[in-house]
Amino acid sequence: MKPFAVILAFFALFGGGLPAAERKPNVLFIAMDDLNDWIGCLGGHPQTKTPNLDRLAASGVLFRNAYCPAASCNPSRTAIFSGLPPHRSGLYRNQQTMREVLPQAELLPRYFSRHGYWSAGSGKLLHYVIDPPSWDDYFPDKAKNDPFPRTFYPKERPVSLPRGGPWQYVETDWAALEVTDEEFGGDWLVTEWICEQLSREHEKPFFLACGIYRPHEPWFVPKAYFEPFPLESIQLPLGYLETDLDDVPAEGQRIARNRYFEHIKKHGQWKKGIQAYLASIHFADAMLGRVLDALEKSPQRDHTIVVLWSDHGWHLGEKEHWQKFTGWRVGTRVPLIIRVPEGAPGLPEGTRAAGVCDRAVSLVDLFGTLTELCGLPPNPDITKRSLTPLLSNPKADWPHAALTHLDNPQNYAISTEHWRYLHYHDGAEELYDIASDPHEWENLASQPEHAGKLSEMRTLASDSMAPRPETKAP
Ligand SMILES: [Ca+2]
Ligand SMILES: [Ca+2]
Repeated sequence: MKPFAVILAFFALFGGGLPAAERKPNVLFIAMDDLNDWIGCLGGHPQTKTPNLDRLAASGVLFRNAYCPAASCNPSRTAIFSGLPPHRSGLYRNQQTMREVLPQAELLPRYFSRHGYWSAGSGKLLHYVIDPPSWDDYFPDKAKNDPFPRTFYPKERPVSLPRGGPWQYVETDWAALEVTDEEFGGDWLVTEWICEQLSREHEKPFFLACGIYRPHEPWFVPKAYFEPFPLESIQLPLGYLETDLDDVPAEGQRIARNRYFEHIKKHGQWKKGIQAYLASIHFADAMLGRVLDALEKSPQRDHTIVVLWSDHGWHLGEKEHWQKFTGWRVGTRVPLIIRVPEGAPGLPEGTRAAGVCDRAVSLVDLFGTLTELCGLPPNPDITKRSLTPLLSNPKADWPHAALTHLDNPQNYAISTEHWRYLHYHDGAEELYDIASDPHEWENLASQPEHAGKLSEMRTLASDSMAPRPETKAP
């Protein structure tokens, strides 16, 4: 046998440059966009259909109190990929440009590459950019710095929701499309490329990130995904209460009443919007299913850590709000599922199937979690916190709170397992006992019997708050 044939045979046998026992685990890092708790295993809406999210959760650990570092795409994703929360990075808003605020930050894929991995991504992972130097490979071509592949859009728009004025985001619209998944493109193409990477041999362990864009607006998906949700059957959100804003401070009311919900109701579109969000989630779940199926068939199946997260939540009328950008639980609580195979350096026993963790955790700790699980040196520039103790024992002690920022640095939310606290820049506060009030209907901040809890929650805020530099529009 010629030398290169020996090498090829070696790769074929071990699936890479090192025997399995010495090879670091792969990471499959899956993002969903604007997905709240409307997934079967979190119970956020009784009609949602997410068999693939549910089967992934059943195979690993489901976090039921996971919170985003920020309640919008750019600061949340930047925090997750850099390991730096907004109060350390200064990136609090969608309108700030990541590389102007953080010119030097080494993001997760580059960190993994520097430690022996092949890093690749597809679809929306950062906020509408790829950040090419962070990746070894990308689909679409990273040189274009545009994370979106071909996607079908209706010619005439808006399709369903009339324009209310210049304040309205152009993509707030919904429709069942007369196309197949392949004709639709978008997430189908993103997941197709991810499946190809999972099915081939790799010389190095991989850090492979899959950015599924739905259920981000516009809620246009192939009509097959609307069919399980006939309009006449649609149920309103469980967390909706007509008088809910009565006990919310003025700044909270200002954030809540952003015109969308009023506009949507005025045009008789509330249930149509709910239907389209459910359909978009169902589509995103089906795209996830393709990736999970490819992993099942992959030679790397038993050597791959899987992490699934969403960047923040989403309101569909709760607290008179439609969209994101709020500190309430509906806007900040996210799906987080982690599955670790046996043999991972940081958790040799792997995760047990059907684990459920109720501790309050933040997605900003995924960086430290993954480096620990994979046996990489901890990144000295970020906190050392890792979720590994909870992956080992979901009921382990967890003294930490999760902090979520809004675009004003002094507007933030703090989550513990049973309590939530909201702080506004003018000093106004909200306090909720989510053990008895999971939808945060009764603000307890002004009730004397909860003064002790209020003081305690205040102490969990960060001691220092990075200022927010303004940058050119991204
Ligand atoms: Ca988002
Ligand atoms: Ca209320």
